[in-house]
Amino acid sequence: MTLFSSAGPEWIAPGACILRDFASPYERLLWQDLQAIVRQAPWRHMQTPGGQAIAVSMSNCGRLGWVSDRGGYRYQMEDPLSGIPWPVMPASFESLAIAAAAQAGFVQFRPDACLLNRYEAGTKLGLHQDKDEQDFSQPIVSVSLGLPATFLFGGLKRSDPVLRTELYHGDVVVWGGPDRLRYHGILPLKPGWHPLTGKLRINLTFRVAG
Ligand code: MD3
Ligand code: FE
Repeated sequence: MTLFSSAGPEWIAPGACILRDFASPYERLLWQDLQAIVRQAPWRHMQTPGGQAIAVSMSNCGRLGWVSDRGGYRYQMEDPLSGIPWPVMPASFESLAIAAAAQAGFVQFRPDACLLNRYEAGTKLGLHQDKDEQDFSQPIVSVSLGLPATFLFGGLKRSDPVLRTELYHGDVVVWGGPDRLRYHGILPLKPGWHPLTGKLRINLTFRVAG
């Protein structure tokens, strides 16, 4: 028994907790399964409804995938690039997300969507809310792989103060309850090299979308 045990959730808000290194034991399997997904549904820069390219490249797996184009933001069953269903969510992804949510108290969480985000040096994600899902009582689970990033954690209004916390390889975060609709974003990725992902940061976000 160690005094400074790192086990267990680190609560950064009443409904938001970081499970440090929770995904690290599965990194090889996650990476292998991710490669298979992006062979079927390649990384792409989606367009905002206003016609700007989104800096983060994205793909999806699971029954529903998040898409953005001139028609708006939505979840849909088909990859718009191929017209066929998104790749099936691998058991490795699904079981990790379910186990993490349960650690945070969301024992009923069964994601139907997983958005894959790919960051290169300099890529940022502006402050936004995730509100394209049907049921905000369901949490979002995020898994960080590869290079570290500075996560911005705001409030329920865009103008609220923003906290910063670093997310490292293997960290899993569960966002639920009162924190589900907080504004959040990622500062520009610092260049670097990670043994698993090379010059990239990858984030997986698991959602109950439909
Ligand atoms: C807090 N992704 O995909 S994950 C996103 O690292 C997104 O790629 C970021 O924001 C990334 O929408 C951040 C952490 C995260 C995800 C969803 C949240 C934090 C959240 C929803 C509500 C509050
Ligand atoms: Fe988000």
